Amino acid sequence: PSSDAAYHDYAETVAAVDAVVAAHPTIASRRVIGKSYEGRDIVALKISDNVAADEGEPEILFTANQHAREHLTVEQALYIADLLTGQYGSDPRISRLVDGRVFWIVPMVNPDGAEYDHATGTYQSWRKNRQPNTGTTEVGTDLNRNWGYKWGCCGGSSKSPASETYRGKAAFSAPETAAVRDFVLSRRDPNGGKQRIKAAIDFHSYGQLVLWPFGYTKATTVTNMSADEYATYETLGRQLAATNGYTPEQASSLYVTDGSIDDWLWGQERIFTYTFELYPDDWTVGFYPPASDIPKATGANREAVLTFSEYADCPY
Ligand code: 0X9
Ligand code: ZN
Repeated sequence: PSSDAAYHDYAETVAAVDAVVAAHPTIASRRVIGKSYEGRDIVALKISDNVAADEGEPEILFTANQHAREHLTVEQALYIADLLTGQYGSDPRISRLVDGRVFWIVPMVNPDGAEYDHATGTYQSWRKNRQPNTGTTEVGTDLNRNWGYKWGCCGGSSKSPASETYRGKAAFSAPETAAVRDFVLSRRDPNGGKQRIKAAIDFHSYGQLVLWPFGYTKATTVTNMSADEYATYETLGRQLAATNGYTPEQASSLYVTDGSIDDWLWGQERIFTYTFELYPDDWTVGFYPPASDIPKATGANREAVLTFSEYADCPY
């Protein structure tokens, strides 16, 4: 389909983040967590009461748009930013969350890919980043195959730069995954090293799924995933799916993939993590639903996001 004003491009996304900060300076601030291959700032929005301080509250991370063409995920991230800031002080549930948590929202992990997908006036269905690969004209790494937990171990990623699921020449070879990794690691408490980020959702499209780790194996109980932990993932995953009408399942039951963010966040940092595949569930609509679908598609996750955020002082 042809590119139109429906989805925020990079400049519009940064402007939307800036607008949230300008309208809510006491609870919102902006941080640059790194640069993309082409040199764009990767922007994070922090939302909390007393936003200038480190308060020791449980922190929650929302990431979107690792995959360039999944523009609806940017809208979902901006929807959450608007929800948390816009209803702070009026909705008691949201006020409690913003008072008791620190939210980090990274609405566009892959700005170069997103810009490329927007640029020509016709959507390119581009997935990867825009990093060149030596020895070939094939461009890009699949960012959600470039994470360093069991990278390249087990399937669902490719060693060929021509592939849509090229895993990169090494774990974190993409500046975008390295930036998000470094940001997450920076949230470890300097005294004792405890990770402050307790929970995360990584947004993708499409398929209307709630997915939990691991993705690299179909096994449920393995190193870093006890039977109890798996049961917690399954129980909350089903609960979240009951609120948005999505299908809940282990990530690997969709298909096995190694090097995805969710496996790293949980396997490496013990951050309780789901991947959401957003609207639609229908390939005839695909990655580019019409603008008029955006409010219902993003609003469908209001309850899931709030329930998940309330859970985030979870047992881990
Ligand atoms: O393949 C992916 O990266 C995600 N699906 S998408 O169609 N948006 O590309 C699913 C990732 C789910 N997580 C794991 N498999 N670990
Ligand atoms: Zn995706």
